[in-house]
Parts: sequence; structure tokens; C-alpha cells
Amino acid sequence: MAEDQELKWGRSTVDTACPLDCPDACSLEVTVENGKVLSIDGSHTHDATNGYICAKVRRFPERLYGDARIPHPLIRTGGRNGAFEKATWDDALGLIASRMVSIRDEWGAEAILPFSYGGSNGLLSQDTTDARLFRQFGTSRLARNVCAIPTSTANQALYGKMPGVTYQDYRYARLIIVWGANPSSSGIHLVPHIKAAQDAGAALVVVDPRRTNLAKQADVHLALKPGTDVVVALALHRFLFEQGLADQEFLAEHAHGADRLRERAAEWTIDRAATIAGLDPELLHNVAEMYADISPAVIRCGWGLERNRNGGNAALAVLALPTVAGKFGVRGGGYSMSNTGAWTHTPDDWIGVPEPDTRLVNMNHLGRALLDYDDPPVRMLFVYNCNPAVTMPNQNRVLKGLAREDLFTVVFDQVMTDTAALADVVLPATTFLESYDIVQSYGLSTMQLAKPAIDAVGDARSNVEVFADLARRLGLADSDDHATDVEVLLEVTGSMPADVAGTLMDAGIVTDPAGGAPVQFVDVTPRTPDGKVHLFPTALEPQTPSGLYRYQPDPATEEYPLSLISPATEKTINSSLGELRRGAASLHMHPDDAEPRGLSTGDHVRMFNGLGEVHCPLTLNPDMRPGTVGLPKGLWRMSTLNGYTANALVSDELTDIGGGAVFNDARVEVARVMTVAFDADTLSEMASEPGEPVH
Ligand SMILES: Nc1nc2c(c(=O)[nH]1)N[C@H]1C(S)=C(S)[C@@H](COP(=O)(O)OP(=O)(O)OC[C@H]3O[C@@H](n4cnc5c(=O)[nH]c(N)nc54)[C@H](O)[C@@H]3O)O[C@H]1N2
Ligand SMILES: Nc1nc2c(c(=O)[nH]1)N[C@H]1C(S)=C(S)[C@@H](COP(=O)(O)OP(=O)(O)OC[C@H]3O[C@@H](n4cnc5c(=O)[nH]c(N)nc54)[C@H](O)[C@@H]3O)O[C@H]1N2
Ligand code: SF4
Ligand SMILES: [Mo]
Repeated sequence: MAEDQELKWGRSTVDTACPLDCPDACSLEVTVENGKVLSIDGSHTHDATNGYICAKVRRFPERLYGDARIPHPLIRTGGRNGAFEKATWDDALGLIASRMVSIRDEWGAEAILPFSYGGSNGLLSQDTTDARLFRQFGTSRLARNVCAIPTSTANQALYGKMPGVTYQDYRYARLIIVWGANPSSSGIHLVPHIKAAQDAGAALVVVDPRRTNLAKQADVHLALKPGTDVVVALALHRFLFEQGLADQEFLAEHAHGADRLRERAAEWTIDRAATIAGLDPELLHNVAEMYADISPAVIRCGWGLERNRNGGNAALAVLALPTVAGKFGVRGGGYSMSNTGAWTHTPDDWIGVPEPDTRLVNMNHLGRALLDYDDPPVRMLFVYNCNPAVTMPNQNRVLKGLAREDLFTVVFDQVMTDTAALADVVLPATTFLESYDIVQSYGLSTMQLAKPAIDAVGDARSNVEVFADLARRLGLADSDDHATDVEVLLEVTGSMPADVAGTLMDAGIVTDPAGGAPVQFVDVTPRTPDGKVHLFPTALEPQTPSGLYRYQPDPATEEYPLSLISPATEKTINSSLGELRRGAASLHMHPDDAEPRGLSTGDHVRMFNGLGEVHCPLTLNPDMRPGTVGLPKGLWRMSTLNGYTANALVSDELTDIGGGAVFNDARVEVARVMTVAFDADTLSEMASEPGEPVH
């Protein structure tokens, strides 16, 4: 038997990395037997992974070989409601190319809207051959604003995205504030380091409307009303300034704008902020004292606090705290947010085609773009690395747009998502186990090489190869160069500093230039033009209708009094792996909200507002904040009882700063449809979220 056949027909392990949209970017050991993936587990290549991974990625073989996997290209025949027919790649890409040309000729190339987000978050599967193709063709551009825009705009404005405190350094902190993040679900490798710090005597504060697992173990849980973080953080600023506890020396040396921040904070006494946020003023006062007194103190700023009308100002006010309190300069002190600013390379280094000045569409406005935009109207939507039918705001608008007879929709995905089910052409994509990628962590400091463990399943092809093929068909590619994963891998690594690329290719992992565990203001400093912290980033003020550090009141009405939040769940990563969910997901509600509505666990309820309604089972959960209900993010349409997800209730208004989505700003009412008797299994599955995890 030839050597490669022996490999294919024996058992082997492959070292690779997880590129899903998760801050941890685990290093993986994949066991392959007879050409099929048998199991996936964590390896020790990446210290932070420490040999274990989440349960959902251990289940990834069920996606690889599951019924939802798209085996080959599909073309719909017979109009919007016609059936899919099996097609060859040649037929499918030929059809797409000819439609792109005819749409451009009739409407202009801006009538084509490419639509993508995280998918596999790797450097190869987005912003390589795809960007080159769409830029050259002159399509509309997409502002990828669905996530992390308010927080990253704040982090950029204040600190130029200075690299943050790494997970392993949490053990040096004496005070940890986990603010709007739920790492027990959304970045599990931070949790043991928080526990280690607590074991060594550190205090833990959690700021979250839900009593998460970490909140249960915290010294103080600030169970604030969603959307009120800005006033809570401003009250801490006011306390620091008014009590003479602000670090004036540090401010004078390293920051601008402290006076203007102080002015805006002046109205937020502890009492007033506590009233708005629905908190016990004494608890808030305790946290203010703890933060002033205890060092090293670190704030883990998550993404839960940005997804509302005040999200950008909330992120600004929270991230400004370590500057005002002077918490930098020691290991375990400062903040952690996203580490994307740590590298020197950007996709523009390898795309090689300048971005045209074509129409820019905010992805949160997909429904509006499909229904309302003219000049030109959107005639073709090309979706990849994304599942907008369930993940974007104002789901009814999005679904109505996708139902347009005169829209030509291409969906390129691994599985038959809710968006793919509405497409005209469906293309099968490889997963990270079938192609190369480069995995750059946004929570930690590493970049890793993801290698194929198996051949592509069915007819699946990688993004790199499909967009390169399409470009050739459109006469855009100069030659056959840059058409395979390996060629593009070399091109991307060729744009990086030689030592970075060399270590990545040789060792499979490389640490960012900040060195992996930087002490803020010692090893790294703000990457703003003058190296200072800009506490009052005036350039943002004109783009912020409410003004910087200003609070916009709660949008609740008598008709829709409850806040709906939809946080990450350990069962899926966004909607990826949602096909593996058993049964309907359940709405979680505090018993105090259920009682006056006459609701109990197991009821089939309808949750509604002016935008839409969702039917699902109900679970009473005392860990929810009264007045706030929760349904997990990332549900597929089959996971509720009427085929709509939380996004049917979420408006496509934008955040105060950055144009982000307001997923946690929905206000709703809930009523019973009927009482259903669930079996014990289903009830225990329902009880496990969005309350808490199973690790
Ligand atoms: N298992 C799993 N992991 C994931 C993901 C996933 O879907 N599943 N998604 C990934 C992605 S794309 C992202 S962006 C990150 C997100 O990860 P996180 O930053 O953890 O964000 P969320 O899960 O949206 O919300 C975190 C917490 O914020 C709380 N929250 C909601 N509204 C507010 C508010 O107004 N203020 C405050 N202080 N808290 C609030 C929620 O109750 C929740 O516990 O996770 C990544 N990791
Ligand atoms: N209600 C509510 N909605 C939310 C949120 C919330 O908090 N609440 N959170 C939001 C957040 S934080 C985010 S980041 C967005 C994410 O929303 P999306 O960007 O839509 O992310 P996914 O749902 O994971 O969809 C990614 C798709 O890409 C596919 N894919 C993966 N790898 C590849 C590849 O290599 N090639 C191709 N062609 N396809 C691939 C996957 O199979 C999957 O179907 O959702 C947002 N939606
Ligand atoms: S999803 Fe996150 S925790 Fe799970 S394997 Fe991937 S990087 Fe690790
Ligand atoms: Mo996200």
C-alpha cells in the first residue's frame, strides 16, 4: 500500500486550531480513522487551551457528517417556492457569474451585496479571494457591524486598542470585575484563572442582569437593568473624582479629557445611578470603594453591555475606569477586551486591490437594504460565513426581503441553514477540518495554523478556491495564481513579518508582538497617535446623537414592559451547530414576572412586541433579573414553536456609537398560548439555559 493510503486508512492525529467565533482559539488534536474524523479534543500547543475544549466543538463530527451538511451545489428551479436540484460546480458558478454580469449591466455592480461575518473566523476564509473579487467587480460594500463595533470603537478611541490583560494573568489580580461577559459559556478558558485568583483571596464582582454561574460565586453581583451600564460606570467615575481617589498623577501624565469626563459624570451620584439601574445603592457604593481600594484590579469587558442604545457610551465609561483609578502598570491590573489590535498585519496587506468607494451597507440594516434601498436596489445577495435569516436584527424585515421574487440569493455554507433554505443557489463549503486557515485569537495573543484533517466531504470547497474560481469566470483573475488554499496561505503569511510567518509555519503557533502576557503601561502603551489615553474622544461626539457619556432612557412601555436579552449559549457558537439542538429552546423568566401573568414552567407562551412574535416553552428561573427575560442567541427557526427567533423582536435601530446592533434592547410582553406537559428530559434541557452551563 502506498504511504499516503496507509495514512488515510489507519488512525492518525492532526494538530490544528479552532477558528470559530470564540475568543479562546483553542489548539486542537483531531483523531482521524480511515479518512474520517473520529474525535476532537483540546491539545497543549496553546497554553490557554490546556488540553480541554468546549462540548460543542467536541460534537463537530456530527456537523461534518450530519444530515444538514450540504453535499453538492444546488440550484432552485421554478421560482421562489420551487425545489432545489443537484448541480455541478460548473453549472452553479456559471449561473452566478452570468447573473453577476447581467445585474451589473442592467443595474450597476452596486446592486450586488456580498454579505459575510465571522463563520470560521480565520484569515483565509474571509478577506482574501472574496474581497479581491468583490472589490474588483465594484459591488456594494458591507459594514460588518453586527458585533463588537461599539466596544471596539470605544477601545480604539480611548486606547488605540492597546492589548489587554491575558487570561493567565487574572490570577495576579486582587479584584476582578466581569462586566457584561459570561465566560462560562462564551470563553471558557478564562474561568479557571478567575477561580485561581479567588482561591488566592481575590474579590470578584459580576455586572450582569442574570445571576450567571460566575455571579453565583461572586462577592458582589450587580444585577443591573440591561442598558444602564453607562450610568453605573459614570457613578464609579464620579465617586473616584469626588472622593479624591482618582489617580491625578497618572491622569496628568498619560491622559487627556479627564475634566470633560468628570463633568459628564457629575450628575451620576451613586443613588441616582442605582435608581436608574435598579440596584441597591449600598452594593454599588461597596463596589466603588472596592475598586478605589484594591489593586491589582482587572475589568473583563464583554459584549453583553454593548448591545443596546447606550452600548458605545457604556463601553467608553467602563473602559475608562482603569485610567481614572490608576489601575495600570502592575501584572493583573487594567482591562481585557479584544486583542485584535495587537498584530501589525491587516487584510489590506494581501487583498491587493484598493477598496472602491461604493455604497456601504450596515449589515444590521439587511432588511432595509433588501426592501427599501434603491439607486440601485439590491438584486443579488451573496451570503457566506453568515446566517442572517436568524442572526440579524428585525427578522421579519430580513425574511420579507429574502422572499422577494426579484432577488437572486446565493448562500455558501457548510450546512442547510435557514438562510440557505431561502436561496436560489446553494454552494457547499468546507469546514476548518477540511481546509487550511490561519486562526488569530481575538481574546488571547496567538495566531495558529489550521490544517485539514480530512479530505473535503462531498463536493465541498473552500472559500478561497470558490471565490478564485468565480473571479476567473468573470475574467477578473490575472492568472491561475492565488487560487488554492496553499497559495493564498503563502500569500497571507508572505505579508507578515518574516519571523512571525516562520514561527507560524514551523511551530503552528506564534504569539503577538506584545509577547502574550503584557503588563499594560509597562510592556504595551496606548496606540493612539500621541500614546495617551483619550478619555473624551471628541472626534466621536458629533457621531453620537445622545452625546458622549450620556444616557438614553429605557424604551420600555406599559404595553411592552419586559427587557428581552439573548446571550450566548454553550450549545452553539452564534447559530453554528444550531442544527444539533434537540427540541425547542425555552424562554427564561423570573417567577415574580410569571406570577402576575399566570405563567408556569412548561407553558407554551407567545412573546411579542410591535415587530413580531416568538412562540416557545417557558422556564421559570430565579436567576433572571425580574423584568428581564432571556432567550438564547443563535437559534435556528426549528428551535422555536413558530419559526421565529429573538431577532423577530429586535429592532434594527443602531447603538449610540459605531452603528452596532441593539439585540438586548428589545422590550416585549409575554402571554400564555397553552399549557404543555413536557417530559423530564426536555424539562432538564430547558432548565440548563440561558441560565447555565454543562462543562
Ligand atoms: N458558547 C458560545 N461562545 C461564544 C458565542 C456563542 O454564541 N456561544 N459567541 C461568540 C461571540 S460572536 C461573541 S461576540 C462573544 C460574546 O460573549 P459575551 O461577551 O459573554 O456576550 P453575551 O453572551 O452576549 O453576553 C454576556 C453577558 O451579558 C449579559 N448582559 C445582557 N445585557 C446586558 C447589559 O445591558 N449589561 C450588562 N452588564 N450585561 C448584559 C448577559 O446576561 C450575559 O450573561 O462570545 C463568543 N463565544
Ligand atoms: N438575538 C441575538 N442575535 C445575535 C446576537 C445576540 O446577542 N442576540 N449576537 C450577534 C453576534 S455577537 C454575532 S457575532 C452574530 C453572528 O452571526 P453570523 O455571522 O450569522 O454567525 P453564524 O450564525 O455562526 O453563521 C456563520 C455561518 O457561516 C458558516 N461557515 C463557517 N465556516 C465557513 C466557511 O469556511 N465558509 C463558508 N462559506 N461558510 C462558513 C457556518 O456554517 C454558519 O452557518 O450574531 C448576532 N446575532
Ligand atoms: S469554540 Fe471556543 S472553547 Fe470551543 S474549541 Fe473553539 S475556541 Fe475552544
Ligand atoms: Mo459576536
